Amino acid sequence: MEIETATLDFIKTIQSLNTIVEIDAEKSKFLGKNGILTKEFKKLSVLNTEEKVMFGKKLNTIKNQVEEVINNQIKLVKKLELDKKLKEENVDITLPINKEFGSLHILSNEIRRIKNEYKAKGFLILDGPEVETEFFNFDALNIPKYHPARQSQDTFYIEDFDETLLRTQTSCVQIRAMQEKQLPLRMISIGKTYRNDQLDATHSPMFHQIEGLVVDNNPINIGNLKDELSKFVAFVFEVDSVLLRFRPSFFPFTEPSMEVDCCYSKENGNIKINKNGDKWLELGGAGMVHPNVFRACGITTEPYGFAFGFGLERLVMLKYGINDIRSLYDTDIRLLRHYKSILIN
Ligand code: FA5
Repeated sequence: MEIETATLDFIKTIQSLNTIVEIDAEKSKFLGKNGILTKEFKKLSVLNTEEKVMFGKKLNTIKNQVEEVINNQIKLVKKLELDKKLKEENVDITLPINKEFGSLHILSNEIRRIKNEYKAKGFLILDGPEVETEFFNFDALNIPKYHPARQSQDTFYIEDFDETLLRTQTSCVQIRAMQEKQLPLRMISIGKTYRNDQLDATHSPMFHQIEGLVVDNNPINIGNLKDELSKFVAFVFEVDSVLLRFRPSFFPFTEPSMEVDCCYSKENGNIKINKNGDKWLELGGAGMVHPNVFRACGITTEPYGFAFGFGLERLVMLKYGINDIRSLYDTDIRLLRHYKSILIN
């Protein structure tokens, strides 16, 4: 049979097939190792150059043509199969849906609230790596080797990697920010921190910190810091104002340094942020940035700056009256359900 006739027959057959398996089987009869067209290609070797060019061109045209027909038929068959499947597996869109939607965890919700608020206030929202070097976590923060402050934050070191650790505080993001950004600088960073602390009602080996930093070549004083802290805590607790207590303290990277407590009361077992309360809860540390920290970041203009670092879990526990930090992590769906309705996402 002439190749042209065989081609026409082949095309007709392909176009009559309804399954991919059949198409594949038929395809190999024409294009396979011993297929009709392949045998024609083998004849090229005995032809002279001129005939070879002519016949070769003809065979390639046929090959392209049948390949196109095969591909089109495959597409058609697949479409028909899908249409059939969609018809058979009809989805009843009138069926009622499962009405229980998920919600953010209260920690995630608080992180989003704070980030949105401070972004709107013009602060940069920055992140830093959780696996840090000693330089960013300690050295640049004016905590030299063998300084007792290194022991106060019991550190997880990464085995086999020199001077590498899980960051114990978000203060390392201060250093990265001051190295990279121009002054004036206002930034917030929220992230996970790690300490080799025993898990109990108020301590977890992994917890979140919120770091704030403001640096300017124009004067900034401790009054500005207290003002910012009061606004920050009132915002977190969603109250008009709060009463904070500032206790002198020591952090190598701030001078002077202070510990910040918030006044609250307990009514019928419920915690209430209350300026007239009789209890105080420690939220974190703060102070004016130490000149050595500016120097470690390569800043020579002797600017002014304040920084603060609060534990997020402690804030959230106080806000929602949660007594045990472990309930924030033990993946009990009832916690999400309980707080779902009061969260502002
Ligand atoms: C710091 O980590 C300083 N970097 C804070 C700071 C920043 C001071 C900027 C000055 C300027 P401290 O070790 O006190 O400080 O930790 C801060 C807060 O983290 C604590 O007050 C507490 O709220 C929280 N925190 C500390 N350890 C844990 C823990 N194991 N579990 C839960 N929260 C913790």
